[in-house]
Amino acid sequence: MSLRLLLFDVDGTLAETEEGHRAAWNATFAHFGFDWHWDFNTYRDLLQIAGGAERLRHFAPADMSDETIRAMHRAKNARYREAMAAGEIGLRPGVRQLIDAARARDVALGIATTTSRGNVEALIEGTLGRAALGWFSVIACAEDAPEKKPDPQVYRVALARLGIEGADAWAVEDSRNGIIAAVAAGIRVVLTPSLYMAGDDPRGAALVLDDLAAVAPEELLDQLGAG
Ligand code: XBP
Ligand code: MG
Repeated sequence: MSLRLLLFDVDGTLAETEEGHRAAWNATFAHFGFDWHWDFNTYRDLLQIAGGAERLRHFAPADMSDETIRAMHRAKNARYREAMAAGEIGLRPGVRQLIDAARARDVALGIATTTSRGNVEALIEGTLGRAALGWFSVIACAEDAPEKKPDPQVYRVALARLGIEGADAWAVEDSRNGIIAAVAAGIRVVLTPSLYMAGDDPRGAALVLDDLAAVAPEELLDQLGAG
């Protein structure tokens, strides 16, 4: 049990992106002529459902077509990507430092997320720069794993692509669904609860930190078993 692979969740973990998703949804609702507005508490409840399109399906009237749901989700993502690429949301504390320290110690980096590849790329480009996409040995996202967290599919895909056992990996997660998904794939979890997930049940996480700046990156890598 060593640390060969550090897998990052995206939404809520790399950055507090959900405020960006929420703002983009509200602008999209207005654009499509709906007077809906998802406030913080409404969105927090809706976040129990993984996936933006699935979330809207749950909220929308039952007679709304799948085509309209898909069109609104696409429009939301277009707005969201513009905001992320413009650098409107920064990384959470300590994320950059841990990434740099892991690279320096030859720990492979990966991403395992419910969101789409385009959203991941926009966030990475807006925060770490385009070249940083090459720092990640695997980027597993919605297109690779239709079964969304808490299903472990996205974590299993990431491990399989690199031929690494769950026991040799750690995941950094922010949510209950994320913990369940990673643990079911045999991966230990560092939990850094996000704005929307504060107060959620942390059981199953091997380590809980307010954020990744709570422990010096070298010390954290030692704790996770980096060589
Ligand atoms: C994140 C999600 C996503 C985002 C929005 O889960 O559930 O649905 O809220 O992205 P996790 P999309 O952080 O556990 O991966 O609209 O692209 O789904
Ligand atoms: Mg998350």
